[in-house]
This record gives sequence, structure tokens and C-alpha cells, in this order.
Amino acid sequence: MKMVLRWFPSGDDTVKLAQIRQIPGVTGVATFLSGIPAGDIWPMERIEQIKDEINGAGLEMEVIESINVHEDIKKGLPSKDMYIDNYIKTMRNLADAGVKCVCYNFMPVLDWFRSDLYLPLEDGSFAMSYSHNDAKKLTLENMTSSMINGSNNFSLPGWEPERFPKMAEDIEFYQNVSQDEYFANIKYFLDAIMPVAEECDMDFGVHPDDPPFPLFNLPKVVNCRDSIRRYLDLNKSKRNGLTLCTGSLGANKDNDVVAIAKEFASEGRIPFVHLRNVKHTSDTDFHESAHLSECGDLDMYEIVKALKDSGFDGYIRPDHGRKIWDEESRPGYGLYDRALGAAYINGLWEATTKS
Ligand SMILES: [Mn+2]
Repeated sequence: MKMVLRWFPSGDDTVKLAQIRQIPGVTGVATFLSGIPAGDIWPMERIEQIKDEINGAGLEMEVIESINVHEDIKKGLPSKDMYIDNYIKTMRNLADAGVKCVCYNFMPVLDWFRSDLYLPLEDGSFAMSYSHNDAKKLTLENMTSSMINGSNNFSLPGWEPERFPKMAEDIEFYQNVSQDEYFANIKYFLDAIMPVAEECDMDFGVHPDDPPFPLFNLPKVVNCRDSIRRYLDLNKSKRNGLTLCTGSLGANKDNDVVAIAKEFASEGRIPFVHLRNVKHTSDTDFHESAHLSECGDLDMYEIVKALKDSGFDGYIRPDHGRKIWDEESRPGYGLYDRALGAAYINGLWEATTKS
């Protein structure tokens, strides 16, 4: 197991690499190239630049989160082949730079969403929260403005402004796309990139839909055991794996995250894990919590033990942290609570190794 922390390059992070280096057990970062529209090739010089910066701080750059998939690929438009070619060129460049694992998602139009980015908790900290009833009432405009205005002027991954102009049109497009058609588009993409992933020794972990509940009648992709199975069966390469995001899957009470961890880790299909905890406030509503089991509804010890016992040998990172100790940062990505999460996960890992 290798522990990493998500880090945003090009001066777009309040957390410094030197600080990450001081968290015990953290050996690298999960990062990406910012400012490159989905579908464009990531230039080698910029990849090397960021790699040098990360290596210079004594950390590794083996995990990329994320290479965004161009919407034309998701829609299955004729231009998809060009964008897949570009995706493959980016993969090869990253492989040349020593990248071993890529986290990405195939969610149509919208990336992750929260109704509140700073919900006050009882202990004086703030966490991101989600209410499905509130979310269902939002227009697209309200949704984007609530994320942008709530973000404290920090850029939000997945909410790049370049996406906004076409969102309404894209939502309209998907109203006539069936689940089967959407999965056929995913298969086309996977069949094109997996042989290259094999050749480059590069694992791909699809990130589950976050939250796992449908909005704007858009197709859901990866939100439960059965849809994970369906996704991984589209292409049987071991490189076609899952990013086990415990908070995204755990947001739905029906998901048994421990069983999911066991099933897919034992098949070697989990290259990357996002570990965080959630506290349910209704069947569809939740807020994020501290990583500790007793602070939320997920049994973090059992999840880590399931991974360890199933032979998991990939990357783990603590996921969103709360805003604590008056830290100013991008929502979910401050240093303090994620460092606490990393220390806790290290403890769980050591305990499962020795018991
Ligand atoms: Mn995640």
C-alpha cells in the first residue's frame, strides 16, 4: 500500500508539497495538469515540470487524478475517435513520466455535487453536505452558482468554468440516451484505451458517481455493486479497475462498502482507494464526517481490513477533510483534517497487518 494526498499544482493549492512530505507515511501525491481542456493532449514538458517539482519535494507522482474524458466520447459522437487518440497520447506521456495509476470518471455532464460546502457541525468544524430533496429542486443555473459561490473563491475540481456554457445543452442531449446506449459508449472507450494501459503498466480506476443518486434524469454509471460489476465486465482487462471511494458509495445506505471492497479487491480490480466517512441524515441525505469510524456510518476498520485481507496493493488517500482549526482552503482539501485522516488510516493499516 502506498499513501498519497491529492495536490493541485500551478500555485492553485493552499497546501504545500513540503507540508505533505511531513505527514508520516505519505509518499506521494495524486495530481493533474490544470488549465488543459478535456480532450487536449497533456504536453510532456508540463508533465515533467510538475513531476520535477513533486520529486524535488521528496514525493512521488505515480497517481493522476484525473484525466477528464471529453463529453463527445461520453456521447458517442463521431469526433470521439480524435479525442480518444489524444487521451491515449496523454496516457503514453504520463507513462513515460512514471505514472502508474489514473483515476477518472465517466459521469455525464455533472461531476460531484454538494448542496452545502460548509455545513457547521457540533464540534465547531465544517463539512460538505448533501440533501437530495434540495438538489432536485435546483435549476442547473442555481446548482452551478451554489458550487461556485460556496467555494470560497477556490477552483473546484470537476467544476471547471469551461464546462458551463454547454451543460444545459448536454443535459438535454442525454434525455434521449438510454443506460444501454451510454454503457456502449463506455465500452467503446475502454476497448480503445485498455490495450494501451496494459502496454504502459498503468492501472485505471473509475471513480463512482458522487452522489450516487440521479439528478436531471442523467444516466448513472457506477453507484452500487451491480453497476461496478457491469462497468468492469465491459472490458475484462485487470487494468480496468475501480477507485473505491468509500464516501461516494457509502452515501447510499444500501451499499455494503465492506463487501464491495472484498469482492473487487480480491479480483485485483481496485488500484486506488479514497477513504472517507459519511454520516447519513436520511435515506438520501448525508454530511461528510471526520475519518474515524465512530464519527460516521462507515466501519473504516472493516473496510481497511477487507482490503488488506483481499490482497490490496494499490494507492490509498484520505479523501475530503472537514474545515478545522480555522484553515482557509479549497472545500474538502485543507491540510489539517486530511493529515488527521492519513494518520488514522496508517494506524488502521498497521493494526490489520499485525492482527
Ligand atoms: Mn472520491
